[in-house]
Amino acid sequence: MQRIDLPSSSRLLSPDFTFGVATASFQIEGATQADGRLPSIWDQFCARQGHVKNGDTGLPACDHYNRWQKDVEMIRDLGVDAYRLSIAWPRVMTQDGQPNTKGLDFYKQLLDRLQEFDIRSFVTLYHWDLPQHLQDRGGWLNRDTAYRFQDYASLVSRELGDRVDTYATLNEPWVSAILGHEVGIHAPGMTNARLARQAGHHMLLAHGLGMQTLRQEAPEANAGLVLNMGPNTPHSRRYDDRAAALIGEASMNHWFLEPVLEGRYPQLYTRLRPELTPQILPGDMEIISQDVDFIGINYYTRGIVSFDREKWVKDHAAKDAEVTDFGWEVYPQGLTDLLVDLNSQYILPPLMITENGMAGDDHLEQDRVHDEQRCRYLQSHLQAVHEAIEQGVDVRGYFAWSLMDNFEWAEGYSKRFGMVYIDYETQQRTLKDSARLFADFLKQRPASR
Ligand code: GCO
Repeated sequence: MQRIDLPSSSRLLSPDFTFGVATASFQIEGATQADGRLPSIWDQFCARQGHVKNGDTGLPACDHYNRWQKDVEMIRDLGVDAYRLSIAWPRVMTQDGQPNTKGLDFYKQLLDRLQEFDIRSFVTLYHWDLPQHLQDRGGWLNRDTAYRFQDYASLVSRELGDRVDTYATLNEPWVSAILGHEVGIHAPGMTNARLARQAGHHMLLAHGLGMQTLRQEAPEANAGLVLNMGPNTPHSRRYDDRAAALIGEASMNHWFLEPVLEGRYPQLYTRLRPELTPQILPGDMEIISQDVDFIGINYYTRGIVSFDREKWVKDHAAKDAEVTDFGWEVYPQGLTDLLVDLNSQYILPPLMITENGMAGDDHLEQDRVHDEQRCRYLQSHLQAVHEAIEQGVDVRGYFAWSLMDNFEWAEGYSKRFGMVYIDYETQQRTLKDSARLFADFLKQRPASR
């Protein structure tokens, strides 16, 4: 098997660079009705026919709720420094805002075990599993949900105390706002472009209110948020295609970053599409733009775009490119380009790569999974992070998505992103070659750690 190769002087090999694996509650936990967990918008979405491939649901997922002890040992054996997980809001808070002790105990035990193993925890508060009772009152279209999120952040940070090293308020608000409210392929399945941006604004408000609370209740913890991003490459050198690339980036990459770092939405987009600009109340942008300790970047691929008269931006498939099982182009250079570009446009806090990985057509053969493409993907993307750091970007960590195969949203269990293979019938876990490669790499880092 190949080895991960980086220059010996690389910052990625320094003791203060964090390596981890990432998961999210709804994607791995299963046990959707255990111990008083309330329904979430994803339970509801899965139950509506035709929304999720093969009618898959949050059951069984990886049954992590019952198998967490072994899973944490598996994480330890990989040799990572940190584990990124998310808390299921509907597990830990009752409908009237009280703590659900049993749900909280699950996370307390898990986090205690991580601490025992000297693994730092990166906890995402919102990875898309909004309690359904809040959706019934308008969900993210209702401004009040941002305040309910603040209550939830307060409950979690008080209950979990110093077990958490780093909090992320939200994971990928672009995805939950746009795919959930404009494109309609994610919960809650709405299709209204203007309302999608309004939902996004309330998510940002939730982020800001959540930050205020975390600063008070968990002053020792780091806190920030996680955004999905990718560079947009113009389909041709034509002026209008290059303009489309800028518009695409404003509508996705900058739409959530600029408010947080600079307290305003990208003007390129608000001027072009004023009808989509959300309603902003006085004081909102101040709440949203508080200092964060880090920004998490989730990177999978780039976009290739051309100008379109109706939609402004039209996506194209990459020609003659290597793609993953999802059809996404493998384009590590895009990660370097993205990071360098952001660094030139903003005064950034430290960055973490909070997700990076790929779906593979993985098969279990004689207790092994030869995910050769994922091994190459890992190598080339770590190299891409290294190059961005060489060009001056302050990247402090890298989390592989994902620890194990799991529920891939609208794709159900059909797409496998894990470094560990899950047999959903037997719940057996098998390390893929990529997990072995990653573990070897982590163990060979200089001993000063
Ligand atoms: C994300 C998603 C993950 C997905 C992954 C692959 O944060 O993008 O949170 O949950 O599984 O991105 O699509």
